[in-house]
Amino acid sequence: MRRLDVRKMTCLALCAGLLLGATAVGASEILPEREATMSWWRSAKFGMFIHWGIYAVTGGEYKGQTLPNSAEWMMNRGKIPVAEYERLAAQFNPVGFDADALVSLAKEAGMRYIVFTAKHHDGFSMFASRANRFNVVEATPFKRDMVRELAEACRQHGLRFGLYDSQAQDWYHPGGIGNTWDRTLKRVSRDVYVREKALPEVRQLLTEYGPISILWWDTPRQMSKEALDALYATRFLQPGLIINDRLGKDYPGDFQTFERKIPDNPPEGVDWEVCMPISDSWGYKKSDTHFKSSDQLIRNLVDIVSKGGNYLLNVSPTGDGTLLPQAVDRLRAIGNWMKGNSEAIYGTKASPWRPFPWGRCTRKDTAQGTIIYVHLFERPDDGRVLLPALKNTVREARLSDTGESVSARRVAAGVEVLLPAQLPDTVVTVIRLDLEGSLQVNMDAGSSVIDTKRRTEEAGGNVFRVVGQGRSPAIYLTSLPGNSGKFVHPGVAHTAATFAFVRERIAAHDQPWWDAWNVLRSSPEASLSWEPRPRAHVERGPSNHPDIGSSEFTADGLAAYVHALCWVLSGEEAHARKAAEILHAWASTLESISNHDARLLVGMSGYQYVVAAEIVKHTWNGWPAEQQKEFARMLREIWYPLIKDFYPTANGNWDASMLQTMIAMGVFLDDRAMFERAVEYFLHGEGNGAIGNYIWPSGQAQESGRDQAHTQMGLDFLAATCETAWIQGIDLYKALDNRLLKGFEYTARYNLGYDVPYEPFRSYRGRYYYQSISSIARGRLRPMYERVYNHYHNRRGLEAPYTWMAVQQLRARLGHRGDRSAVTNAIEILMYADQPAELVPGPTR
Ligand code: H79
Repeated sequence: MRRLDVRKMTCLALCAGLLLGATAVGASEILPEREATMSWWRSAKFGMFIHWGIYAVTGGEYKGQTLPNSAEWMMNRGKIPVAEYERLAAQFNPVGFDADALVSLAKEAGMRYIVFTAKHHDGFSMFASRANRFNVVEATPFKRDMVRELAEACRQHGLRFGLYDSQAQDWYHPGGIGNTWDRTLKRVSRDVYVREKALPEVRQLLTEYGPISILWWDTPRQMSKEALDALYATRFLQPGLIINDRLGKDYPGDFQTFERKIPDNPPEGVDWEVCMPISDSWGYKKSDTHFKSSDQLIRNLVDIVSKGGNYLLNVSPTGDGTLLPQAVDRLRAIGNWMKGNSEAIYGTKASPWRPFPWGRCTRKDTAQGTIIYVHLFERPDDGRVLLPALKNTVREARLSDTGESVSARRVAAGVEVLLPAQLPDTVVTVIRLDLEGSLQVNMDAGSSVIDTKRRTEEAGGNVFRVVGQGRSPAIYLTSLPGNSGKFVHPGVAHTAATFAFVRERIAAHDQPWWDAWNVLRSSPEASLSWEPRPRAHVERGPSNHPDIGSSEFTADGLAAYVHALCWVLSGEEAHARKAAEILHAWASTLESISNHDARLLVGMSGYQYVVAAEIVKHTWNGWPAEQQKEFARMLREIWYPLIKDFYPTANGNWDASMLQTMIAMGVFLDDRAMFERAVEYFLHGEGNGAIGNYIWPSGQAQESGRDQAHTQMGLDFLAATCETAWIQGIDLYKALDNRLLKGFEYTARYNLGYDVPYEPFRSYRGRYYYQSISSIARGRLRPMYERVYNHYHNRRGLEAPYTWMAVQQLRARLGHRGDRSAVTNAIEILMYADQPAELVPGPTR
């Protein structure tokens, strides 16, 4: 039923005093009228919630005792009988209350509306209720009608006024919900309570206090449909009344509410509001000194508005009617910030981006074009921020507060803003960007940003041809590899050109390489006192139980890799020697790797050994030939038999791990057949780690429904496989229409907090079936995005906005203490950040 019909019916119902059934109106049934009603609320963005009641007399303390939780719950928490709670009213005399001053303060803070607790769960009415004598005018010495005073003050100051009403819980009335402790209450039915108190009070509030803009229901409880319909129908007593979603579950209301917490994934296409107390308690509580800082409050406002919501910030008048100075100070601080920046708040819409590590954005569409407000919480070290995939031309960029101009320009990846050396406002500095035309942000993976005809055409065709349809189209290799048949050395993961490039960056102290280099060389793995701990017989059981030498094998592999890099980037020979020492220690000791996870271990950690060995072998002449042979023998005789047949039915990260090690071994050993076996399996393998089986066209990965850690591992290993193949002239990155990029974009997107589509599917031979995407380990980004971003974006000129954002987050994490993947993050940044397109030319050679 449409709202207009409801209105006619409910007028009748109200007039006749009947409780007539009317169907609730879904928020989705949008009428032009509703748009008009909501428009002030949408642009207002910021409101004041006021929780006030007779509990403020004792500041939430009962018999001198502090009670747990919020003070307005005092009667409940203290199990206070009605007859005793009533007596508090006699002490309620808040002579310091000045509605005008309070509303002025709200206005000064930049708040555009007020919501006041007309009646909370305790059943005390803060107005001259005709349905309840337990009210501020009749039961207290104060005798003033708070609702009237606030309503008038709001009208005078031009703020919208709204009322909170606890429609279901009422611990005072014998038919109200929630009082389980007072057995002297002579119970009556809920309908009696609704008829005698709830309904008449709401009607009085909506008809006798002038314009009321919001009705804020709370704590929906089971009530009869007649009761709920009747309460719902009161909304038509005020033209343009906005109600929240807390009347009952079949009554969605005009906006959704979030209490105390700012949602990470706000709902799209609906209006919503976050309510939050300025300290811990909603109602005034003497013991509550936990005021949020004004910086936090301002950033909360920006955060919420950037996500498209409103902020309803609660304050708690005391028993004498005033706010504590802590609250007043904070409201003034917010107001101060708003003075220079409110245009970046009022009337804005959600940012097209999710939160950045450095801040947030808000947006306005105007007749002249589009405005993006960049809200900076901090200044990134490199002094710039990038708005990914933003295509508009920037007409003007200025500091919103002072009007001083800043520089912003279109770059391939979006729009880059160059920040002043110091942000003038340490809490939130706002930069206003005036853009030409309507907002254009293309967040689709793989769309081209650079003319890369050069590259895409040259790279195509000669390597493989993609034929087929559906989920796992067949791919046929036509030629392998490019021409000479000889491998490039060093050519596992990195090349000589990469080393030269990174050495230059380090010498020039360029970022992000310089910081990454310092993290790397000061890591424990880079220490020259690193002692390898080789073993003859290593065991890795399921999930690494038992772990006999398995962790040592892994740790030493990483150390060998780090030393090899330290050598080749610094020229300090001691590191080459140490790398060779670690490699040799294992090669001369290891006899077997066994138990359930043996091949996974070789897949995951063998790779690092081979990268290290490849570097040392081809950049240093100090590794004795005999030792090299021994190392090669270990690869062929112990490792290769373990991984050569992969593990098709296991989760795909297993196959993927073996792929990265196998392709690396093929290059190191100059073994064309081994190399081709990996390439072939990557493209056509039957198991879960083959590219088309691990990643679907949507980007969903075989393990997306398992957890995000394994999903990222699988992708990481596939990327490592692609990079080595690329160096050797084979473009696996572009297999199945850049399928790897799809997997990275999908996974980055989900882990950055965005929604993704998910479709359950069975793994190879049906061993795994995950029903829905898994949020386990969501948001814990694995350092693996630089290499893939470098390939698709820098080399190929393709959009990869989510991968880019993951790169930014990981860069921001560089060197953070307690980061378990600090070293691999440093390697990833150091070795793959921002390379020139031609540095590692790939198949075009
Ligand atoms: O008015 C404020 C709260 O009093 C009200 N909504 C906001 C705006 C509210 N009522 N209930 N709740 C919020 C959620 C219920 C929390 C509970 Fe508890 C947790 C009820 C019982 C356990 C903490 C402890 C609060 C009361 C007792």
